[in-house]
Amino acid sequence: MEFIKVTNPVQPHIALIEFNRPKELNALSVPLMSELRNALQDLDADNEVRVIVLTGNEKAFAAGADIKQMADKSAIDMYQIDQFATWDQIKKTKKPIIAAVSGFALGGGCEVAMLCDMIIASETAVFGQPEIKIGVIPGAGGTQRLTKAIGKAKAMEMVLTGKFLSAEEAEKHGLINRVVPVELYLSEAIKLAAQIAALSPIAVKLAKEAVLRSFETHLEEGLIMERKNFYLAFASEDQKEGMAAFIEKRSPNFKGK
Ligand code: CO8
Repeated sequence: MEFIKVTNPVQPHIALIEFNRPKELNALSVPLMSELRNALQDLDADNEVRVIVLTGNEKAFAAGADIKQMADKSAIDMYQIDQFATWDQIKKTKKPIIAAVSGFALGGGCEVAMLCDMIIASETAVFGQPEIKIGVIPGAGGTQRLTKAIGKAKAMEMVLTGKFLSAEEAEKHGLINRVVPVELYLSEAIKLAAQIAALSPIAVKLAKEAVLRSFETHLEEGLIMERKNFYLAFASEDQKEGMAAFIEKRSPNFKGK
């Protein structure tokens, strides 16, 4: 594994996965997400593992999908690569996944955290869907899961303006389980994992499946539409301009084409 680190066990029956692209703020490249998918498949099949904790580092959980890898792609490239299909393994994992988030959880990073079953955040965590600022929209569940979690008004503001939510606000609006001091976010997530790992693994899986069912019954159609629209944004000049401006460290000049 080059882009993630897996510690199994980190404590009895608990596996830890850490994103490991610190220089890129854990930008979620295609190879990183393939490694994550493989690790989750292995841990889900490992009878000794009962709960998985997913984390980044103190500065960044993950600052989004890798903009540099996507910047030149056409809508058809995006549709054919369908990179987000590998992301589906997170929601297919039967064992609980707890996200331990510190620093940036933006774009795809926020979406990965929301794909997990619970989120423990450090007081420095910020959550956001800033895709609009680079000429696209969330593509891995942001428009659907964020709206279900925090309600239409707040989600609309975040998705349409790119505004970030602090950890404290995220807790207030029900996006996350709790906020703890930065030095405790990982140990707190592992503590929660240990509580669940002490219970019946079968009942835990069944309970997780049932809770997700109530949450996702009407989600699938929204997700399909969201993914198509995300790929479609790559047909616009604004996407090329927005991503090029990010890479060249300048302000974008959007023209609406
Ligand atoms: N992709 C690629 N590289 C990135 C990303 C990213 N998302 N985020 C940061 N980096 C890189 C920077 O380019 C920089 O690299 P370099 O040193 O080579 O210039 C390095 O990480 C450090 O970043 P900064 O210098 O920008 O650090 P700052 O502390 O100044 O700023 C920010 C931190 C605010 C997080 C800033 O980096 C930022 O705005 N990043 C982009 C955030 C963003 O727009 N995320 C959304 C990306 S699009 C997306 O996620 C679509 C999701 C759809 C999922 C679809 C799945 C199918």
